[in-house]
Amino acid sequence: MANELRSQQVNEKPIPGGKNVLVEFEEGIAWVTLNRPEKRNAMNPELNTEMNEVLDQLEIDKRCGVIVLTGAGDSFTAGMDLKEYFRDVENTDMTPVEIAKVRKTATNWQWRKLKNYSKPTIAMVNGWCFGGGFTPMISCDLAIAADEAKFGLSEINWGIIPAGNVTRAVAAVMNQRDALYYIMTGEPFDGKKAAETGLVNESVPRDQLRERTRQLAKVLLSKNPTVLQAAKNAYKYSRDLDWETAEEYLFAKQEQQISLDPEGGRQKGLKQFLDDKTYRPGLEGYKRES
Ligand code: ACO
Ligand code: V55
Repeated sequence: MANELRSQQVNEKPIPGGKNVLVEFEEGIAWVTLNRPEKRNAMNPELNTEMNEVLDQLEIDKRCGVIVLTGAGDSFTAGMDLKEYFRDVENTDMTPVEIAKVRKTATNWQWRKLKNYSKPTIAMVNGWCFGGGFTPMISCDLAIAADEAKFGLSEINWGIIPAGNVTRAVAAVMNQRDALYYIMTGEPFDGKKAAETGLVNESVPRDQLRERTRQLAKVLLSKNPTVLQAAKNAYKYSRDLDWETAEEYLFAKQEQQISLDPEGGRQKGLKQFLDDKTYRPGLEGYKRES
């Protein structure tokens, strides 16, 4: 009994988050929920600090193989907290350095940590997604929205440009016409439109959202995690490189991935196809257990 208790204490890490962010584990999926529903999950400085900690913890937590980022209630996130993140911060005697730190704490998790995160990430856009909410949503590898979700680059509606790297993130996924249309008009649009413009992968009726997301998460969990990590980051880095450098980088990345892979995936994949003839890689993955 004492031993059992002790091993529980040693093995079971505490669950990260708690106040503004809820983390739940389910068979390899870490559901990360922005949890200020009474404020439509607007991101205040405290939530941003908590999200940095949650992402740091989940990166080294074996219970997490994939992250799903979503929001509590009817909102994904209403963007930055206009009171606590903007007005309150500007109305104090904080120094410019202290204010900059509040800003960086937001962008650190919203794109610096998320964009090249070592585990796969899915944004599950259940409802409102405005302004600053675009950055973490776009920084997730994949995104699925409810048809009924409402998106908007609402900055223009209250008097700022989309900063905090919202504009840069939008430019990474939307074409120029759509990006400028929504930046300049602030017009809200639904999940179907978001899928049409490439802002999210797909949209489904709200009552199917969680199940579809779970299904996608399970596909990612079935893949070799070392290869998956290298593959997603190779995409994100090579996009911003010229072709010559990208080719060099990708060959090097591939060697790194093969030598790091504890599963020896490449050897298995080749053997099962070329020698055993037990699967066809064009149609499915190799058997990881054998
Ligand atoms: N910042 C601070 N508080 C917010 C925010 C926000 N971004 N969004 C909602 N809230 C608060 C409201 O002030 C209200 O608080 P209260 O109950 O203490 O008065 C509560 O959340 C509920 O808001 P309602 O407007 O009553 O909720 P409703 O469901 O009718 O509308 C909606 C939701 C459409 C999201 C609306 O709240 C809204 O337009 N929010 C602002 C969206 C926005 O433009 N965000 C900023 C983007 S720009 C950026 O992020 C830099
Ligand atoms: C935005 C977000 C910010 C910011 C300024 O337009 C503007 C969104 C993430 O922080 O500091």
